[in-house]
Amino acid sequence: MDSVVIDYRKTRFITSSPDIKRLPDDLGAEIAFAGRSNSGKSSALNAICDQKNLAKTSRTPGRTRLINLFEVKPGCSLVDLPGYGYAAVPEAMKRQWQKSMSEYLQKRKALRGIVVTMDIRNPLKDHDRLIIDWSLAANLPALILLTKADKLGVNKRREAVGEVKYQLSEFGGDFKVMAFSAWNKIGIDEVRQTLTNWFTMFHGAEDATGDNEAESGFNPYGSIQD
Ligand SMILES: Nc1nc2c(ncn2[C@@H]2O[C@H](COP(=O)(O)OP(=O)(O)O)[C@@H](O)[C@H]2O)c(=O)[nH]1
Ligand SMILES: [Mg+2]
Repeated sequence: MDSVVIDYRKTRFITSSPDIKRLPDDLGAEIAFAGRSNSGKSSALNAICDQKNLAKTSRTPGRTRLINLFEVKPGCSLVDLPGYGYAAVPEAMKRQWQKSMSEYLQKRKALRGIVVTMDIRNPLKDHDRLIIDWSLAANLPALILLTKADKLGVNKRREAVGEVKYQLSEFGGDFKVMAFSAWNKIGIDEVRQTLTNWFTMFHGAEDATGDNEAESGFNPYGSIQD
């Protein structure tokens, strides 16, 4: 089977939405990015798309309250969800976040998978677990990026990945954990490969692979090895 190639460098900003309800029509394929404020989500998006300022990065946590939509190619979008876990956010807003996030993950038909960014030195905080829980409940594959992996040596990195995998084994479900660095470009090709697999999973015929992947025991993580 020929592998499908998507050029993530062509990704462009489409629109911002103040909430889930005002997103564009629920069509095509979407992959959502979620993560605590300051976990390196915007930097990850920029690195994956090889652009400096596609998603805004900031040293001030908690700034990104909007949902930002980016189009990789017609019918394939990346969705930058609002960061969470910022201490100064009032309780009512946290509850609102939980409600709209779980609704989005459960109801959005276009959603093919979710990428969760967590600082490799501080992974699996409460909201991270919630997001992963909801994704698996909604039958969505999840890719966990342990970001800022450049902060750790190779052995510590591997340990951190193993520990998170172990912690998540209780969840069952379809997820992948990997070390990632936007700065040192660790894991970029593997992430792109996973995103491409998710985007093309239900579009096998249309995207010129010729195979009906959904019916052939298709592995959503493609060629990525543990
Ligand atoms: N060492 C290191 N720092 C990073 C990396 N990615 C992001 N950061 C830093 O982490 C902070 C938050 O990054 P940002 O992408 O804005 O996080 P977001 O709030 O989750 O979108 C910034 O100060 C970034 O410079 C990385 O790969 N390595
Ligand atoms: Mg951000």
